[in-house]
Amino acid sequence: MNTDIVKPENLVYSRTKVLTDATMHYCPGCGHGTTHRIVAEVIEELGIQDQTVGIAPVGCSVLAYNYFDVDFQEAAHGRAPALATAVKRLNPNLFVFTYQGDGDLAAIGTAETIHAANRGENITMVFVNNGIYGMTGGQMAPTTLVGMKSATTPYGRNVELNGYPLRLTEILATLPGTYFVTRQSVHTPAAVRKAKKAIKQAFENQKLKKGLSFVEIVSNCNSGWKMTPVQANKWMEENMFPNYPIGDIKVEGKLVEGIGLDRLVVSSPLTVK
Ligand SMILES: Cc1ncc(C[n+]2csc(CCOP(=O)(O)OP(=O)(O)O)c2C)c(N)n1
Ligand SMILES: [Mg+2]
Repeated sequence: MNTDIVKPENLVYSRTKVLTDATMHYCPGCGHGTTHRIVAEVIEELGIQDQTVGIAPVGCSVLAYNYFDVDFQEAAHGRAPALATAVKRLNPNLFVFTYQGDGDLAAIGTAETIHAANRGENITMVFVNNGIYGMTGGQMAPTTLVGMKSATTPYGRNVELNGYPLRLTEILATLPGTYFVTRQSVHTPAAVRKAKKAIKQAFENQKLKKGLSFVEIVSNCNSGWKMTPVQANKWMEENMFPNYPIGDIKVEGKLVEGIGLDRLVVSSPLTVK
């Protein structure tokens, strides 16, 4: 072993103490693991480990409470924002964050999500959008792209039969209760840095009692998409990003200039069938 690499002056990275030692069950290349890491790093950097409560969802991240070394509550399907509302209102000095996938947040829990945002609950919501119900076998989610194959749309999502992809993040940005709404990804080092900055901003807003901060992370689900991690990231860039554009949507309570209603109504065709 080269002992140089363990000298303190050579240390460039160490695992945050806000993650437990449990080995994550996520597939290699999936965005959940990286998203967990940056949420945990933000909690450590803000020094709020013993004041933070996470709310875990159903879906691949159902076991989030095993991976974060902070207090956690497990919510019933889709109900994380409702549970977060209760935890935050009873303990306003705690930092409360939800962590959900697209099936959980944008299908099963649509009502809880919209109403928590519309009430302007002072919480942080992290939303991992991988375009399908990953954990249960890759069924179509509201976020599944037009033409995208899933376990329940084997010939691709058909608008006549299945409707259009739902951009819940844009919808939430139109509600007066949201203060910060952004869409990020974690598939490159630069993207990870930006996503972490957004998550930090979301927690800082909570400290300032600004209302709801919402961070969508567009992720691949390479197992569910039946691709290698590298293929899945390429497919994500070519197909998910045109439909789910990366960047801030609402900052300090105001829609970012140039974010028009076309964001809500235009659907980009798949480039790769
Ligand atoms: C057969 C079956 N139907 C429904 C459920 C309930 N359920 C648990 S996880 C899940 C999907 C969650 O998908 P998503 O929120 O997108 O999270 P992901 O796994 O993709 O991260 C559903 C519907 C279940 N466990 N089993
Ligand atoms: Mg999903």
